[in-house]
Amino acid sequence: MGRTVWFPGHMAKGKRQLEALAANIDLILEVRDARAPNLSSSPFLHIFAPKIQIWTILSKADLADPQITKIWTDHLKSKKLPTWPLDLRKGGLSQIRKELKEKKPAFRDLRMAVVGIPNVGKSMLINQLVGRKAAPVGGIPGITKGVSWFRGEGFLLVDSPGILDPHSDARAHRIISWIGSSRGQVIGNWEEHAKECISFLITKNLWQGVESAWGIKPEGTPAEILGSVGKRLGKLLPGGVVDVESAGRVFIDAFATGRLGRMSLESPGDPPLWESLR
Ligand SMILES: Nc1nc2c(ncn2[C@@H]2O[C@H](COP(=O)(O)OP(=O)(O)OP(=O)(O)O)[C@@H](O)[C@H]2O)c(=O)[nH]1
Ligand SMILES: [Mg+2]
Repeated sequence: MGRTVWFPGHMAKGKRQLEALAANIDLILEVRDARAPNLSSSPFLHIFAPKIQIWTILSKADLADPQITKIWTDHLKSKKLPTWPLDLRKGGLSQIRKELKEKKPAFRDLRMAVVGIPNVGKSMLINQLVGRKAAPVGGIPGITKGVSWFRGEGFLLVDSPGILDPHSDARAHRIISWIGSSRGQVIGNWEEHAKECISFLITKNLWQGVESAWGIKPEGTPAEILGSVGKRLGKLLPGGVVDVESAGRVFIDAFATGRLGRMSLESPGDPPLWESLR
């Protein structure tokens, strides 16, 4: 059997590095994906002091259903987690900056750690807060490989690698790969991920975006629907057979980057998302 978890060495190292500096941190900025705020929560917040303040950034809010994001924001705020839904590519951080200024200790900079699972926008948040392209950003998970400090006006920020929980359910890891936060090719293959995602979207009534983007109806088995995707996108092998691996990769990438429309995968109080997979 193949691997069910992507947990490369830089994640274990990043976790050790965060543990080593945890005592010096005043505030955590936890970045979660607005499309699945529970699934994408950071598994390692317990390494920080139990009473440390955590602010939640719901990144990629431009890819989520705005009504459900509003429900998440109210829900997290009701749990005393200041929460900011954002499209980090656009900015919109003036209110956060203002509130951070109020948090600055009198005689030194405010020290913050930006944490979260891979590819949720931690480094992009840092660049927005410091006002320049300081931390490397990229579209595949695993860009940041170690911790580094960045200085802003009155604060210091530590960027950290995206870290996953190697012990969480294998199904959770698969859904995390659909939103671009794990390496789908390491924990399975694109054909299987796409078929599972297709079945999930149809069951959850989230197919509309796919139909609008590619004109494909939710009819037939997931394998047949993936075949239609392949034909629609011209992912064909010699002889006209659909290249299902390539079609699957494009399907998941389109889903992860929002080309199939705005979608929220979970709402507060839902059972764990992966329970709906076999
Ligand atoms: N649409 C959209 N894309 C975003 C947003 N925030 C980040 N991205 C994109 O998400 C990708 C990952 O951004 P990074 O800042 O590198 O993410 P990270 O959490 O630092 O990733 P790792 O270092 O790999 O853990 C990039 O392609 C960004 O352009 C957002 O709010 N909306
Ligand atoms: Mg990064």
